[in-house]
Amino acid sequence: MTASDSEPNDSEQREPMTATAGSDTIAAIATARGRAALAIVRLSGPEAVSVAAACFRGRDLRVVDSHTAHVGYVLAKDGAEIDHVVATVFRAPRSATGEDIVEISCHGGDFAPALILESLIHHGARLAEPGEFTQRAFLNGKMDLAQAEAVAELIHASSSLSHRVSLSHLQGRYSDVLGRLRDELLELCAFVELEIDFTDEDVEFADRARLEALLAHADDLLAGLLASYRVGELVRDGVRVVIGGRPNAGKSTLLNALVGRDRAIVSHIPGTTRDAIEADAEIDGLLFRFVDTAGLRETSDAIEAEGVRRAHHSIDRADVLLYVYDLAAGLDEAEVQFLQDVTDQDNLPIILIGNKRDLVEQPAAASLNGLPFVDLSAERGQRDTGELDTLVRLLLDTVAAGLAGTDASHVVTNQRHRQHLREALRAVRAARHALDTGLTGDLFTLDLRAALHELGAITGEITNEDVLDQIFSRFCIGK
Ligand SMILES: Nc1nc2c(ncn2[C@@H]2O[C@H](COP(=O)(O)OP(=O)(O)OP(=O)(O)O)[C@@H](O)[C@H]2O)c(=O)[nH]1
Ligand SMILES: [Mg+2]
Repeated sequence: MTASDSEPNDSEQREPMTATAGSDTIAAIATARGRAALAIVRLSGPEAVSVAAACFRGRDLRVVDSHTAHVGYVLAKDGAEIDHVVATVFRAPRSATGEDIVEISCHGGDFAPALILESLIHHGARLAEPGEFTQRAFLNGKMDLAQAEAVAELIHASSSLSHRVSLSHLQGRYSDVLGRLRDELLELCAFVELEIDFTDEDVEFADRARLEALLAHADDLLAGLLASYRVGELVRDGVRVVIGGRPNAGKSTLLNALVGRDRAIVSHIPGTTRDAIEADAEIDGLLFRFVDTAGLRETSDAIEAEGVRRAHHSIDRADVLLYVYDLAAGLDEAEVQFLQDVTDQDNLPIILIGNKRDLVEQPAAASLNGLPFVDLSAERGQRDTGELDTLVRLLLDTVAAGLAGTDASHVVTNQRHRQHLREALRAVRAARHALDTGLTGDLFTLDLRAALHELGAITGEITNEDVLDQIFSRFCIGK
């Protein structure tokens, strides 16, 4: 199997949705730059096979079967050998882009792929724009727009959960959910339009209860998809966990323990950390972005004061706050007030951490105001990760409650989609309102059509060039 062959819907063609794809032949290096055993240079377009054949010494690629691989040499424009390669030919329409494709697997590194690309361009190909291969796949009906966007998400996946979600989107499961909803709304439209047709003959309106049920279902589904966006953000960008507390509480020690390396400077001098320090760790498939901050206190030191200001700023943007205090010192009044304020105003999940457990005799007293609480020794946690188990479990419970068993096909990760889903939900609610007030008919159908339009914009049934340019320009070249 090659990369092209493994894309979804290889043999199954969707109807092309918009204008025709480009008619020239594009080429690009599809793999990352730098030293590697292998690299892939791709060509797609009507002349892909003849361009590749013109600089290939081996079988005549113009006469080989589709989906066959051939060993040979790629030659430079002066006939010099560039590299010993495998060229795989996919003929339209059974290819990833729906056009003729040739994939040349060559040796990696700085030279072979670049020289091969140069030779292909010399023989008539053009350098591909970012995302142009995927754009052609979309324009040729190989995938819908949501799937094409999932290609970029998959490439950028930063945790196994975001990988799972984007793969599910790429496989079209999310598109299927939207497709089913679309079918239901179409059925609704048909219902109502039938009623309009027959009003003169005084035909009783079809099946009102069924109409209501279908609309309620559409409402639920759209609202659920929208609600998943928050989860989608966590999946896509990771969970921002900010570590806050007084100077010397052991925040930097805890950061180092959580990420398993000496990321932040630890010292016995209060006020060591100034700038916010970030480090990532994947836990249970989810990306966590831990942020260590300057200890919170009043200070006359200008630099430290700026650090404290930044710490507050980080806390404002947190998904979860780990509030660390020294068990031997306990929480002071101002801290208790601070925690109360954050809980009241920001609705930010907080886990309270009593640190330096090794320095106190008695286990700490129970938590403050029902905040989840753990006592531990961050210092010991650096040597023995078991020390952090309770904290990690609490953290996962806090963030991942909604994620456990998350149906990857129902998670919205894309802001563009969210906008369209919001509009679709607004339209469905307007239709429900119309139905409640007995206003079925023309206006009602307009609302349903508006909802259909919004869903179509997500999968690309309805789109325009600007939107496409915006989407595909964010891709890397060669994809
Ligand atoms: N005994 C003991 N000492 C600890 C523990 N965790 C941290 N320390 C010590 O406490 C001191 C302060 O630790 P840091 O991690 O630098 O504290 P911080 O909260 O980042 O401090 P600032 O950056 O100044 O705000 C250091 O001397 C650490 O070695 C612990 O679990 N037990
Ligand atoms: Mg510190």
